[in-house]
Amino acid sequence: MLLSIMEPIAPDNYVAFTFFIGYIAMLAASVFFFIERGSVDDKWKMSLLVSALITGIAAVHYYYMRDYWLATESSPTFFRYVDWILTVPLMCVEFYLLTKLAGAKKSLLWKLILASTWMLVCGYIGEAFSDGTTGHSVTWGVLSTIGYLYIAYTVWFGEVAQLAEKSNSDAIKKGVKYLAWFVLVGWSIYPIGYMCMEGGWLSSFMAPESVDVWYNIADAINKIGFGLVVYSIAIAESNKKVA
Ligand SMILES: *C/C=C(C)/C=C/C=C(C)/C=C/C1=C(C)CCCC1(C)C
Repeated sequence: MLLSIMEPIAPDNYVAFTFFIGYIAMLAASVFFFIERGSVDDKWKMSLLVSALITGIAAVHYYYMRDYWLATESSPTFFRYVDWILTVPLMCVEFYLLTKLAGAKKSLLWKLILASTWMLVCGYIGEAFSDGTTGHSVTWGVLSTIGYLYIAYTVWFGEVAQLAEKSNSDAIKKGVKYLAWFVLVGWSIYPIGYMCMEGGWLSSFMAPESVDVWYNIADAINKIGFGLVVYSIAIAESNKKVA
């Protein structure tokens, strides 16, 4: 049976603790982004709503994943990937909304969503159907990485970068650059977690439970950080008009 939020966490259960902190941080960020919609121009409200949805969806999953971890001491792989399959496409929507102001087409959004779905489905097969061998882990990890590289390429050099370059807004240029750094550095923490699983390349010097610690750190950086970048651009642009 799954436990409630009132179940105490043993002080040495640091994995459960990172789930708990993750939950609180996502919840707080969600409330913040939602309320701050009132401080920005209309054309930025949707971006802030999407940021609030990303952290809100994550908060619900973290609440559940913490209980799952406490009850089973095993990785909540299924709920982790349900969370990602909802929130990563929403991060693609953030890129689209930013570059839409510079003329992005819907097809760009679909290409990013398709690539992220590929990346996550391969990662899920790698983890959920692991037979503990390095072969399985590496094969699906490499296939997943193709989707990741496609997204990274698109935001650094491809359509997203080109649209940002063409726009005459410094805020969009700067914002896309920041988000591109998140994809390159922040998102690259996930494969580290993945490689800690049994059979993974890092499994000989990292415990299997570090998978969740890496994922929890990465989620906090990427989901909240991504949202804060969008928020600061929106605030800067909205204030400019008033001044
Ligand atoms: C909010 C959640 C986010 C931003 C999740 C991002 C997840 C990834 C970038 C995962 C990438 C993976 C690889 C590139 C290879 C190994 C398997 C994955 C799925 C961990």
